[in-house]
Amino acid sequence: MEKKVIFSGIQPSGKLTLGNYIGAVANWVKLQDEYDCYYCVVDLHAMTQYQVPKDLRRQTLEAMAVYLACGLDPEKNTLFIQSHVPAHAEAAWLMSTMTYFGELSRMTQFKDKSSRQSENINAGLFTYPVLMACDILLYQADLVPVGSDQKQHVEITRDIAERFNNRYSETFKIPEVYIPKVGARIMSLQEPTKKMSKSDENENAIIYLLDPPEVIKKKFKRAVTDSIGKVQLSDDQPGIKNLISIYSVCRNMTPEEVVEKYKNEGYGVFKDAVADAVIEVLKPVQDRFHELMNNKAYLEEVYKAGAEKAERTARKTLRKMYKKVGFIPR
Ligand code: AQP
Repeated sequence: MEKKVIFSGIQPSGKLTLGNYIGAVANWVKLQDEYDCYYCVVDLHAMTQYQVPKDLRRQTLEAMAVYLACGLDPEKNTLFIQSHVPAHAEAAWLMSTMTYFGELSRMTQFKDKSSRQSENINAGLFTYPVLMACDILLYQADLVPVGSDQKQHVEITRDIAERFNNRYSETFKIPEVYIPKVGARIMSLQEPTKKMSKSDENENAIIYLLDPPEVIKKKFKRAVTDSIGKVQLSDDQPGIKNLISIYSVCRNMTPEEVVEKYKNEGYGVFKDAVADAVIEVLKPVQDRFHELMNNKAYLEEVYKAGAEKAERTARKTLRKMYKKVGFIPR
């Protein structure tokens, strides 16, 4: 029986965070045996924020190394860089003619990001969901594993795909979003009502995957909590709730089990325990990451082979799209 297809990606718009790990890559690893997975470093998307060219190059390579370091096997998954497969950008133009200004205007990520980067509200930021839709649709993906912030983008992908299918006949599979039960939205350590984001200016708000243990300890010690002083699951305690989610994912426990274990402890003890759990999970990832970054030839081998394989699948879908809309084949 053919395996179902998965597509997902991360922008190399900065150093990857614990949010990217828990909300995305850690789940991808669990899916690699059961599904035919395409995991991409989405550098075209990263251009919606200004990137220093040499940093973008390094971050793209680092993201690829993180994928491998977290345990994604290049024999089982197709690991590639988005700009290496031009079909993404080509399909995005066509699909942008079938996506409406009104629906793109409703995207919360566009609203959030345009308020954060008011000096650079570029057209790419606005049409970002169209490119993301094409990333997914070109591979005929069944499932898209993402953090909850991306749910709306998968919904618009479904709408665009259905519109194309209705207008030109069945072409795309309609993908489903796949959101983890715990850890779908890791929050900022400084403003726990906001998502942990790699472009946050406050470094104390973010745990980077490559932060050394002492930095991780310090950031958790400074994490904003509340004056209630009880480890429990309450919407009035977003900081503690976030720490509970992080601990529960790292220790493979339910949030309720975590509360049971720490309900009689102070915040200091709990924060130390969360830091230790995160350090333990990240240690092997960090060791492997450093090895990989010293072996650029291997990284190149992986992303080139990935691009070739991705290109074949993506081209096939793009050819079908072009034919259906009435373009003359070359
Ligand atoms: N805080 C988070 N909690 C859970 N999941 C998260 N993801 C990102 N942040 C969290 C998931 O990681 C995947 C890749 O996200 P992305 O980097 O492509 O885009 P993003 O969501 O815009 O991430 P950032 O960190 O906020 O990037 P910047 O700051 O550059 O905009 C997605 O599956 C996402 O859900």
